[in-house]
Order: sequence, then C-alpha cells, then structure tokens
Amino acid sequence: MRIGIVCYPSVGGSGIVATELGKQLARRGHEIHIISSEIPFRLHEFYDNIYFHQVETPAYPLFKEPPYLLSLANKLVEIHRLVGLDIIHAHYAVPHATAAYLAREMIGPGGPKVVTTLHGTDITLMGSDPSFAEIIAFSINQSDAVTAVSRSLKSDTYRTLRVTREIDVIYNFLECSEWRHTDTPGMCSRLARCGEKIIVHMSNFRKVKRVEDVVRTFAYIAKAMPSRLVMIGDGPELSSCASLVQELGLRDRVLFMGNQEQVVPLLSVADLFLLPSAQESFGLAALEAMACGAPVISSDAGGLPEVVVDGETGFLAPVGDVEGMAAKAIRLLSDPIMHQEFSEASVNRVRTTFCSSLIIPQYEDLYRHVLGIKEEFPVYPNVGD
Ligand code: GMT
Repeated sequence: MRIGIVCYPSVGGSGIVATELGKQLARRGHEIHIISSEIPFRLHEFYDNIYFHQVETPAYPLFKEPPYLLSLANKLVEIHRLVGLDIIHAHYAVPHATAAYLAREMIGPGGPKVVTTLHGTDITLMGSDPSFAEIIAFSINQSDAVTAVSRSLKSDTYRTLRVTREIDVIYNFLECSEWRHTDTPGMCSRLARCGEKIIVHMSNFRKVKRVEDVVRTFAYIAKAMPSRLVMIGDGPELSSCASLVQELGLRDRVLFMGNQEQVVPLLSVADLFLLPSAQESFGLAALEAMACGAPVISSDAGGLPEVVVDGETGFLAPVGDVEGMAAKAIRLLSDPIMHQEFSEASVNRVRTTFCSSLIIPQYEDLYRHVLGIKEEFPVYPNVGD
C-alpha cells in the first residue's frame, strides 16, 4: 500500500510514534511517504521504502502566521498526484486531520482514505480550547477511521468534543529487538558514583510534565539513600527546574543531559523512572524505560494506568502527590527482591502487549478495512520480536 504519514518532526511522542510506524510498515513492504515540515527526529538514516516530503510554508508579509494548514493540504494533493496514495494517516488532530480532510475533498472520488490518530494534547489541551473545538471535532468526524493511543484518550475525546464516530484504540508500541536492556561498559560510572541509585526522567519539559515534581520527589529519595537524578530532554520548564535544583541544594546530585538520540544505554542503567505528569494520554517515555528494565513511578493521569501496572511494574500516585511518589520510590529502591520482580515484570509487560509485531498488524487491519480490502496482507518476518 502507499501510505502518506503526516506528523510533527520535533522531539515529541506523536512524531516518534508516526516515524516508527512508518519504519515498521516500510519493513513490511508498504511504500511510505512521510510528510512533515522537517525530517523527523529518528528518520535521519536511509530506509528502504520510505520517502520524505517537506512541507514549506512561505511567510508572506500579509500573514501574521505562516498558513501551514494550507501548504500541508496542498502538499498532500501534490504527493497524491505524483504517487497515488491509498491512505493519508494524520498523526495529531491539529491541524493534520483537517489538512488530510481538505486534501481528500480536493482530490475527490477514488482518492485516498483518511486515518487520524489522536495522541493526547490535541484533545486534552487543544480540544478543550473553544478556539479549536469545533474544527477538531469536525475533522475527526470526517476521517474514514480514527484511532486513539489509549482507552483513556478515547473517552476524553468523547467527553471533550462533539465526536460521534467510532474510535479504535491502538496502543503505542516499541520495536522490541531495539528496545531492550543493553549494558554499556562504563555508562553507570559516567552518571553516578558506585552504589548510588540512578533515577531518570525524560520528557520535553513542558508544563504538563510537572518536572518540578520530579525534582521534589528526588529530594526525598536523596535524603534517604545515595542517589543521582538524570534528566533527559529539553523544553520550556528546564530553567525553572534547574533553579529548583539549585534552591534545594541538589546541584551535584542532578545531571541535565539535554535531548539525546540514543536513550537505551541511559535507560538501561536506571534503577527507577519518574513520570509525574498532570496529563499523559499514554506515556511513551514510561514504556521505553520499562522495556529497558526500569520500573516506573508515575501519576495516575490519563492512560498511564494502562501502561504502568500499579504494584507490579511500578507504582501510581495521584497527580502532585510528591510525598506519596517518594515513599513508594524509597520502598522499591530499598528492596532488591521487589525491585528485581518489578524490573522483570516491566520488560514482560512491554514484550507481551506493546511490541511492534503485535501493534502494526492492527494498523494494517484498519487500513484494509477503510479500503474495503478483504484479503490478508502477506505475513513478513518480524526481526527480533
Ligand atoms: O506531550 C508530549 O510529550 C508530546 C505529545 C505529542 O503529541 O507529541 O505526546 C502525546 O503523544 C504521545 C504519543 O502518542 C503520548 O505517549 C503522550 O502521552 C502524549 N502526551 C500527553 O498526553 C501529554
């Protein structure tokens, strides 16, 4: 099949999921056209069957903001005329589902079908904003198929917006042959001193991630045991987070690593991963940590309880309950047997529920369904899963 995948290129869950989906589909023999304003993070190498199309939005002086929606819709039509897309798969409703809808209408009968995947803040933040609610609901209702990355996001969508159409839940996924515990000689000693526990947080440091709760939780842990906090990522809350570290006297215990492309070696030395988000439709970063054997302590927001099994692969606590998260962290880090069990359960949960070999066929089934194709796709071997 020829599938156009529309996504944001920056470091962020929806762009990562869209790009990884493209790579997996390409490996299974589909022709993939990635459409974005820049080459997405994680698509910097050459991959067979993947083509990249850049959306350029000219900045005319007449417009205060460049009209990205129009240039994207225009680009989708151009690409369709060039290659004949079967599917346009829009990741993140705003404005990708709208652009896909416009392109399909411009192309007319016999054109591509539109599949929209909802990722989270497109519904939980933008969807609840009256400036966007009507156009988001319209674009979702007009799609030929819609998926949400968790049951929680599906119900948030119905609760927040006038959405009437069916939404399928297809969970986010990892390529399990790549996302696995990997020992990198010397990595541990580069981050911490011998005997210190390594606590990791990774995000885009937006307000919704509550990175200050990470630091406050760590402050309790650091009082109870020798430990280090490794913060991976960058974003608007980084400087206030660094100030809090300073204020709490934790400067020599916290490492800010910025954005990192190779996170498996870092997550593989983590004794614990913290994700105290105010809202999280899925929590891809938690899944990545679990795949590398790190138990997760997170808030119970949104779809996190569908990823982190409370008392089995980690612990959940109410949003903002820093003391509760710290108490659970200290308990887990002080009990090596419990820690080992949680670590193994985390890896198992990823491998039995979230491997790409289990999830990609669900997307293929959906594509086949919207196109009215009855026969099965040939089964390709899944390397390593
Ligand atoms: O909030 C982010 O980290 C970025 C955002 C995005 O769309 O790029 O992430 C959302 O989509 C991810 C992939 O589906 C989910 O794993 C995240 O939970 C979700 N973020 C929120 O709901 C806040």
